[in-house]
Amino acid sequence: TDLPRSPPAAAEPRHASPAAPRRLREKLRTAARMAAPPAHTAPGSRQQVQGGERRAQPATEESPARETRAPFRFDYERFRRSLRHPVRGRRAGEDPETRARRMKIKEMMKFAWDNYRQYALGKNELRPLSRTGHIGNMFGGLRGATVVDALDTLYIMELEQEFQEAKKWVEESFDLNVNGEASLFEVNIRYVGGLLAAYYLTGEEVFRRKALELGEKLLPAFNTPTGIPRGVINLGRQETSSAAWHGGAEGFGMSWSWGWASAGSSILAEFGTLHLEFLHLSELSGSPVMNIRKVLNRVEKPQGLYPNFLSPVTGNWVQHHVSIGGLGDSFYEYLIKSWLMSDRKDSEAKRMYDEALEAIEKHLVKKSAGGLTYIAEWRGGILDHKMGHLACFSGGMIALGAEQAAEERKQHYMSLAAEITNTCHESYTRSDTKLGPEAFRFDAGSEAMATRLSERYYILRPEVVESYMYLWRLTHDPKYRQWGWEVVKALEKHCRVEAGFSGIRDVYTTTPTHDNMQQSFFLAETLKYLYLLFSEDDVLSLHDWVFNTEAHPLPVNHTDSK
Ligand code: DMJ
Repeated sequence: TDLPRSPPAAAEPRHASPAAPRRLREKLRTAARMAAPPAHTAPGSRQQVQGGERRAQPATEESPARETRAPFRFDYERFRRSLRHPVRGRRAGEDPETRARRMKIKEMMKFAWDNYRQYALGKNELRPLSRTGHIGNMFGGLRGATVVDALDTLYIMELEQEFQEAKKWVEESFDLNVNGEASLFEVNIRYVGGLLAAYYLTGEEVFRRKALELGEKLLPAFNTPTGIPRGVINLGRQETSSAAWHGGAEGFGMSWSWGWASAGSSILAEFGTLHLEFLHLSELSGSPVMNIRKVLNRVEKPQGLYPNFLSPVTGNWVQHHVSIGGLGDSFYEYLIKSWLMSDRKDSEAKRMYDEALEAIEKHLVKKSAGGLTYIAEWRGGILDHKMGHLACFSGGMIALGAEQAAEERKQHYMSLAAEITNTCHESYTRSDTKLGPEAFRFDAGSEAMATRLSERYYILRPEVVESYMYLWRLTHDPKYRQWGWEVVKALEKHCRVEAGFSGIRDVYTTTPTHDNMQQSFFLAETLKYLYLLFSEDDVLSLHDWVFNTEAHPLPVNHTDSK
């Protein structure tokens, strides 16, 4: 999602965790401790995750999660045997040009990492012009966002030494005992997602242990009347403060909503983007995320659409703004990916995805005068003919979902996915830099171009190359590799500076100024998707993995594996 980076401090504390889910926390803590030595377990462990999730009720003081089984232990060796393909593929049958292009992208990753390590290790992002680190206010005192976001990309690209540097930092310097206000969404997708992926790829217990510890710290956000979490969580040392659990003055573990979000509401793309990660923590957490779907199924949806703001107190919509871009985006993504990650068992997620996409197509998908298909935004029934860069992930999502659609709809959805991806490509080709703006419009004679000064920037975002990667894997149409290579060249020309990569302030000038920020998602997503675009299909195969919204691969639960 695309969230204003306003300081959480400006938000009003609205809700203190009323009742400590103590048993639940104990389970997570026990499991985190047990994660230290190599774990071996009885067959069926991953199925237990699914089973636990289905059974689980949100735990409260009144109805605590019951500890009826031995603490969960994950059989890593068994999990690796269940994969259909080696995680880095077999390197079979590739042509020299594709290999050379992939190596170029690997070099870009090494350059981005080396500069971060040299000038900003331990900070959240690199400022490549000033050669300093940036901390920001999204992660509540957590540090090393770029390290955790980069781990799996370094591993997949076989940057062994760099991966070891990153791992060492996590082992020795990644401190979870911090006290600050964090975005639940951002911490979940970047840190929890990054740690889980690093664990699944490598089997290194340090990543699992840290993911569990962090998961525990996020739980108070779910203590709302509906179970819909609020957007901001205080990561303070909850275990030291009994008062805090009852709304005490110290404020540890309290959660509240973004000050700027409408009337204390929670945001669709935030509370709707937890399921994949929490499913992997669910045997240990009692799966509070399950309540989210119950509320969404109950509440009436205008024209079948999901507005972006919901009250975590009443479970009702607060405003009728619908968008497949910022504030809505990854909610839809996580529905189809939940279905895929469950090995096509989670039919509730599939139904919700199908119905949502149908409503989106009916009310929001439009064709411009020049024949470009786009997805508009909706404000209380009125269309805003604008598409954000963030909305460009939807080409890939719809292509991924097309394979899962009823026979007669498959081709239709593949065409829709290709048309949207083509429109996003147009937003790149119509700029002087060949990089796309933050938002582009289809009104007042404009076609796929930004019309406002404030929407002309590019901050190294991944969504367009993400769609190229999916469309390539699903169609093998060479144009997607060609388009991806255009992006590589543009990044090199306009975003590469002496000490890293930087976003630019205006894509419509050949001499853009830089924003002095190497976003962590550039390493997690943009470079990873580009690398996969020039890799064989068995590298992080779509049969074995789903990518969370920060491109961290989480495994499909192959229920048929022995
Ligand atoms: C990333 O953090 C994720 O992709 C998120 O879903 C949206 N915003 C950025 C990238 O643009």
